[in-house]
Amino acid sequence: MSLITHLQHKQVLVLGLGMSGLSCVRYLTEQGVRFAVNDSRENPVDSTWFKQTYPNVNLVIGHWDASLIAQADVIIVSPGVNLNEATIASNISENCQVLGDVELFFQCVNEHQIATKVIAVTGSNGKSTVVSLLAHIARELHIKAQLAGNIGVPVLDTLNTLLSDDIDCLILELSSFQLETLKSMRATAATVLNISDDHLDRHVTIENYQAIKQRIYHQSQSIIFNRDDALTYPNKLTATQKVSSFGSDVAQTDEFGLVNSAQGLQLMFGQQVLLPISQLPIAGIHNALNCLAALALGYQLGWPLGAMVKALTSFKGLAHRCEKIISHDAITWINDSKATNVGATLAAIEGLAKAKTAEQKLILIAGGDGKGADFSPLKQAIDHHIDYLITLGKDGAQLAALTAEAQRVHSLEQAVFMAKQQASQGDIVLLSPACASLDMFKNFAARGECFIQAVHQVNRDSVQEVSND
Ligand code: UMA
Ligand code: ADP
Repeated sequence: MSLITHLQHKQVLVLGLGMSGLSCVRYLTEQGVRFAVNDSRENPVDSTWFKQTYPNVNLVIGHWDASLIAQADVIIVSPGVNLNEATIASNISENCQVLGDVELFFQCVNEHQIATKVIAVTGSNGKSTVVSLLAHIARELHIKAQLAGNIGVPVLDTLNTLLSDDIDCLILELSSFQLETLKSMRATAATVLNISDDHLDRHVTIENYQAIKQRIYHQSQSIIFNRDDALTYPNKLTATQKVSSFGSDVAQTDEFGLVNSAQGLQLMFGQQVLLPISQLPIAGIHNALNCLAALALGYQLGWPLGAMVKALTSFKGLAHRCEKIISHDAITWINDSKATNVGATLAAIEGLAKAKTAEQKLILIAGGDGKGADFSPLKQAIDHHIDYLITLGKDGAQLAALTAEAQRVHSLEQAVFMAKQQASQGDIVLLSPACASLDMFKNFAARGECFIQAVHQVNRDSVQEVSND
């Protein structure tokens, strides 16, 4: 029986009505499947619009509906929905099939025998950078690629394009939430970029989080791991799987690495030197590793290495990731709002500390919702490299406790004001929260925009002060 015929004979429930839930609604409606939708939020969408557009769909919002959950034969769950939530966990029936939108997508892909090659990327940090880099490389190489997944494009929304267009490659960013319910992907190449504490409020232990991340390897022909990070080493392999790696050490045959030379650090493949990292437009060792990961993935698809390396030099990087803000006060303001976990903030502090002079002060603004993470790995970096720490948000106090002299504030605007008072010409102010933004903002982008506006405001205020003097 085809997947759709199967679903047409079942009680189907879509849990969650964000981007992923809506893509499921569109897909199931198009296929003539009847279903209900449940979201615990009061206003996940404009319900008048929803009821007009989908008059036959039973929409329940504002709470988890125990009876809808109990009656369902198939639940399509959004990545942000925690299946361990009491009302959900205690009501799902024993034979209910639970799958995410990405699993549903791959069941369709397999059934339609869509032959598009898939590159799949996960990791605690660098996913969006690496998939965007791959999409940029593909464009430069005139390869038709489609970007989707956690980057913000629900996979089901790409299905019609894959069915009708001649797409060569699907580049997928996958979160641990999406991998948790995924088992039918058949990727050509996949990587776990790195693993550090993240989303432990949901995954509970780092071992469980690691096991979920490693599911990506079980569904790929080629595996690329990070030699610098033992948690990314594949825990089991089949005889037919190919394995390669990247890392900051010297590469062996068929591996990607870094080598120190007269021109500084260089990217390398086996014995072949590829490019000085000074020619990469995105800064920091962590970004050099991201470039190596992208090269390793593209290489598994047969993309020409020379052309890929050339393409790296024209990649511009993404907003809110160690992004310099244009200001006129001779202070370097850096927006790293996307640093939503400890690993990302560590990479930013260490990367900037390496690049600055001893005279330049480094001021850090951090805090937000720590998602249950242990902040102690930041202590050493803060002690060694941070001259002044300003904390805010739900877990700001925990971060402040890492050092004797932290300043706690109530808003990001206040944090920027305090930083401006502490900073002299040439100093660096870094927003790298090590926390999610959701306790104070809609998302990390809104937090980054708020930071940029606050920096512009203190710049304007200081110009005004000078002209009033
Ligand atoms: N929520 C409820 N009740 C519900 C449904 C959701 O409270 O009934 C909450 C969730 O806990 C979450 C938020 O609503 O805080 C959004 O959840 P969602 O699953 O509805 O999110 P979508 O809009 O469908 O977006 C999801 C991904 N979001 C999450 O995994 C939280 C998006 O990644 C992704 O781009 C999109 O699918 C398309 O694939 C965003 C993200 O923050 C960027 N991802 C996390 C990360 O990168 O750290 C994993
Ligand atoms: P993700 O999509 O995994 O969240 P992003 O590319 O959006 O990753 O970057 C998120 C944060 O992680 C940013 O603060 C960025 O500076 C930092 N970052 C990027 N690549 C790495 C890496 N390889 N290791 C550690 N931190 C990184």
